[in-house]
Amino acid sequence: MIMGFRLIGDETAVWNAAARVLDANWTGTTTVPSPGLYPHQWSWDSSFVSVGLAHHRPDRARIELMSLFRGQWATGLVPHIVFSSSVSRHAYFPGPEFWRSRAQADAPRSVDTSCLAQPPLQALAALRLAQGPDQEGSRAFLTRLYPYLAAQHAYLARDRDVGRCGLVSLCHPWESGLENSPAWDRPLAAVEPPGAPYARDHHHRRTPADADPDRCVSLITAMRDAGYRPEYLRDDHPFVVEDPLFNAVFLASTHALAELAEIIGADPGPHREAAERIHTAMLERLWDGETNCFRARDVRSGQLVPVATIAGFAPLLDPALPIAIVRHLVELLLSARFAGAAGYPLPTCDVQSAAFDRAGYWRGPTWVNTNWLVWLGALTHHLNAVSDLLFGSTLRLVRQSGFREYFDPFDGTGRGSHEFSWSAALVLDLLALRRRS
Ligand code: 9WN
Repeated sequence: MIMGFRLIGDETAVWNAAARVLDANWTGTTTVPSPGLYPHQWSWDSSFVSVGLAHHRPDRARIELMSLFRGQWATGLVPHIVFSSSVSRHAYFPGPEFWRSRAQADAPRSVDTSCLAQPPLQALAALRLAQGPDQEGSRAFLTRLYPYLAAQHAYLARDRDVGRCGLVSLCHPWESGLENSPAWDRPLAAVEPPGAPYARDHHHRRTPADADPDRCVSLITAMRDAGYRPEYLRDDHPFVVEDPLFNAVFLASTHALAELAEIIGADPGPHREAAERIHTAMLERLWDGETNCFRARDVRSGQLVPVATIAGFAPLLDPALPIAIVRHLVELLLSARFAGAAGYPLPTCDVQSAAFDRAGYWRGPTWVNTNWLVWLGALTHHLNAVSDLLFGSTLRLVRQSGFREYFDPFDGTGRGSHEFSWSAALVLDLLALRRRS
């Protein structure tokens, strides 16, 4: 379904190919990120997919979002994985028997979930549906969805502002969505390693691709044993990091939630106030005025992490970002540390950093979802040169290498899984929303 915009050149072929990926990965209630590698439902993947489905199959986008909220906890947590009961329990590690969500009083009884968050894109995705062609159908749907979104946002502000400074803290690298980013190297190295190494023969498939699986697994065990209580996270948990990407997405989704409230006749005021608080805290806590970029802050050490990564551009999603900061970000983005050095931008890490690795998971390659987030930020500030650059680069990547999970930033070689859902979904959104001349 292509409505209200014109595709040019071979864009129709790209559109149809992207739609075929989403159709093939649709299970009837959700779209798996990649059938072989990631056979369950991931929270931010599902949201990216819904953004694309809003243009292709809005009916499915609604089912996709609703099915994710089956996994919502009574606390409001939207877990980063909702496990499919029809998939072998060995298909993915760590599976349900590791998280043991059903042993937690606040977790749903009818479905197994993980116990971590992921960047909360759901309100943003829901707003895409509201802006689509079927406005009547989506208003009824949004009225149903709104209380779940409001509970999710309340949970993050109440239980996950571990540093008590107005930002959400990651309590695990996997909460970032950028599991193996060099931004986590230092805070993770400060975590006491487990006494015995994690039993690797339990890996029936693969662990999430992190640099330090032992520490990552032991962090979850510690959270699980403490019943995921906010007091434990605040007082004892060793990995507590405020991340610009997670918080910028939270801010953008908070603005989206205010718009959704207006659409359904609820009060947008509290969401606007929440957005203002996140905006202020992000500038106070994560802007590094000495090097002119946003960096993650390790709450336990109080230090900003040394490396500049793609996450530092996500605050462009903040419509109130001061113009001087916007200019610094554009300068860095176009410089030889990011787009200026890569034929296929945007690399996920500063290419001049010692941590940069052109093939390393989240340590250098270009990803469609991070390109899309920065593209959206560029649109927010009318940075046409940047949004056109990201549009062109992303389309070139998928034309050349297909809907791969990630790509070499210098030559565009595809890496990771094939027919990756969010790569397809977000290309649909790029094609549908790009600036028309
Ligand atoms: C752990 C599903 C997920 C994405 C993440 C990506 C990767 C998992 C893994 O896959 O993470 O959650 O096994 O490494 O890093 O962004 O949501 O596509």
